[in-house]
Amino acid sequence: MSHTPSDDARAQTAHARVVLVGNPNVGKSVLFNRLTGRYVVVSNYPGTTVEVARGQARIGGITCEVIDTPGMYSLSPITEEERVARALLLREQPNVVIHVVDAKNLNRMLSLTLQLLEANLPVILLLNMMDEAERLHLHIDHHALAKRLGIPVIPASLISGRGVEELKNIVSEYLSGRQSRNLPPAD
Ligand SMILES: Nc1nc2c(ncn2[C@@H]2O[C@H](COP(=O)(O)OP(=O)(O)OP(=O)(O)O)[C@@H](O)[C@H]2O)c(=O)[nH]1
Ligand SMILES: [Mg+2]
Repeated sequence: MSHTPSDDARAQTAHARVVLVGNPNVGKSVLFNRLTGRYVVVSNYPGTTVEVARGQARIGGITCEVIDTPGMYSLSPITEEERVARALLLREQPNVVIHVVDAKNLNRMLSLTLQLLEANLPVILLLNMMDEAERLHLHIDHHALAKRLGIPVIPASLISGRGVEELKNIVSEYLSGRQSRNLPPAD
């Protein structure tokens, strides 16, 4: 097996993995850039033309690998991008899966959240684009949503950085094992 510099970079990272998922165009890559620093590797997923970016982050004192997946609508893949996103989710055994959604179109996006939960993945829901949702006077009761889903739900506007600190605090709880799985669902 060949040994490349990216293997070295990966070997130096801790084993904790944070995977970013969501529909196309919701802000996953903006989040990836906010979380990761200098050590970013972009490579084709083996056997495909789909590019996957992996970077290092230090969250709550823990070094982890952050993986930016291609946009997906469903865990049942139709496109090559969705196949890669599904494979990354199921093969990389992430400690945290951040489902990024566009808060303006929340209804259309929650079915993927439910699919991720059904797959028993440790999901955090990030309601991005709150700046635009608020401009449209959309009110989202994120506390009620968190209770219903049994997972953390964080309002954010990644473009300005809003919500990122709260997200990091919750991610660090998952990484340190204080919160390793979903909360029990509310009854
Ligand atoms: N208004 C607003 N725009 C945002 C916000 N976050 C991201 N965007 C914009 O949304 C667009 C898509 O962001 P990306 O990070 O490329 O989205 P993505 O989810 O990586 O998209 P794919 O890689 O195609 O799946 C960009 O033009 C961002 O500038 C936000 O909080 N508010
Ligand atoms: Mg992207």
